[in-house]
Amino acid sequence: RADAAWWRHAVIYQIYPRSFADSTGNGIGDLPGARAKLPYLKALGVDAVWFSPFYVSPQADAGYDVANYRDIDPLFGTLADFQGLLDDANALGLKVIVDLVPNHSSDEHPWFQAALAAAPGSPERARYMFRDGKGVDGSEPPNNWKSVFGGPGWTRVTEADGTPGQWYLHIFDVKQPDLNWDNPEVREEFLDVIRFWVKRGVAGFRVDVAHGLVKEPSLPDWAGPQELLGPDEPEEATNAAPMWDQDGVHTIYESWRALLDSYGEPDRILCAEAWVNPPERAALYIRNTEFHQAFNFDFLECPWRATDLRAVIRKSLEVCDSVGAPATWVLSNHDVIRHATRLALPVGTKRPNGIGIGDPQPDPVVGLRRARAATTLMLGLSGSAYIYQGEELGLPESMEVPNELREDPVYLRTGHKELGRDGCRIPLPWTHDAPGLGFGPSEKVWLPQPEAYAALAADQQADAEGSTLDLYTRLLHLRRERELGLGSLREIGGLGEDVVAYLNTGKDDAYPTLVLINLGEIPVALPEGADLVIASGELTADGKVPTDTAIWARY
Ligand code: TEU
Repeated sequence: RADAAWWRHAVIYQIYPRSFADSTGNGIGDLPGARAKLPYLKALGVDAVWFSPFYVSPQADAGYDVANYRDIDPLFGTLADFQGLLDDANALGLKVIVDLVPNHSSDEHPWFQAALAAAPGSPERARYMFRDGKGVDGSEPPNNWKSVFGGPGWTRVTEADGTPGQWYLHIFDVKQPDLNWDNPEVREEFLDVIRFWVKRGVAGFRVDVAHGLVKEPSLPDWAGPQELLGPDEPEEATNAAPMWDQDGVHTIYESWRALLDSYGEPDRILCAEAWVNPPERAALYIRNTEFHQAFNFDFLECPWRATDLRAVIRKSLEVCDSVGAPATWVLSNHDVIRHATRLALPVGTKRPNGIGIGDPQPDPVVGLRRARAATTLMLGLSGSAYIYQGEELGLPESMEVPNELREDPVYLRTGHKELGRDGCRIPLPWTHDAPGLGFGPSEKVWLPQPEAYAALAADQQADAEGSTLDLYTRLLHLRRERELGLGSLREIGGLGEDVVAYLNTGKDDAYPTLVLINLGEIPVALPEGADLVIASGELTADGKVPTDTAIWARY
């Protein structure tokens, strides 16, 4: 079957349901809204879509707090709506991947409600990470772990008799209690959740916080920073922290892979969201007995500097090759500053997860130019790639979210020290002159759209040659035609310090393509024999590639 290993070269589009398209007029995106936009995604040229969570949830972390893993939140629609969407997608040749959130459930999940009602030591409590406190009357938390979102990582419960009781661990929000993955019941439950969605026809799962499920059993204090997740992390191995990247996670994923493989072809895939250092340890997740893909966050976090870019790509290819997995490139998602803004921050601004208070306002012209170049580079590399809704429109991060409308728990839990991730989650602009920029049938939008979004609306870009939407569409179609996802890459040197270039062979050497990006000030000439196919921006009058521009050429 031709598409058996489709994930080795696929481009997958991330839909963040609440901000993609609204069908009801309540200002929040939903599944029927997304279904209506499938032809748009088909025309764009992606192979699959990944949906961030749409499950039943109190929405304390925008759906990453799941109260029922087997049903759709009424906010987004019904199981029938999902089935309709899936059928339409498949008819268009688009695969659908869903999000799996196994590290924690919502505190409103029936399991956690039962755990609260049950006694310490009960089987109900054993599904989560309950512990007695330390100090006088157990009034201090079991250890010093913090929450990734800020504040303490433990919360004390009140027992049935009204006395202060045990503590439960929540690596994220207080409404996201961590599950106990040493408990076979938890393991069985998630295997069954996977079966549930495979039966409905999904093509795979993006797995949330894949590096966090297993904790070091003694739950020792951790003196280092909690956030070994982003570029703020020290150059230390992630697994130095007792809550991340523990060896025990791998047996979980082996069991999931075996289950998925048992369904035969075409492959149903697992993609890991694992913020793991060093790359050699991240590669363990994509051995052929575990995940098919893992987001390459080193690429996402790479500073806009040729030496770094070259080193990151080289290392990624090396570790992926060592386990026979495709590289999985990504530049934006719902947790990080949109790359049309992030890439214009000064080199050394180590902040992928939301704009900080007092951060410099990045230049939008520089940002967009770099974003277009970065995407042109990314889609010219072999392997798979993920794109985040709205990046095909060149949307910048919104710097204009009023504080009182912010919903990201990061904003609250850091005592407003971090603004959080709302700025990359703005409802998409579909129509430049409609109320709410055509997000839905009313003027309502759950977060306001910045003024700059009107000119970037999809309808403005659809037939506009040279628009960012046009660039993405052409890149995706050329990538498919030239089979670049299946090619092999050879680094091309000698073009100058600030130039990063590869020869992508295309599948079976069919379409040798030069992929080149210039991060320096001085325009560079194409090498002898290179014939331009596409460029992220205009070339100079004498045909050179100017600063912050990428090209593909026949070679
Ligand atoms: O994110 C994992 C994660 O730890 C970070 O990306 C995190 O969002 C960031 O450091 C916060 O500053 C996943 C989801 O992608 C994210 O949206 C969820 O909030 C998180 O897990 C909890 O489920």
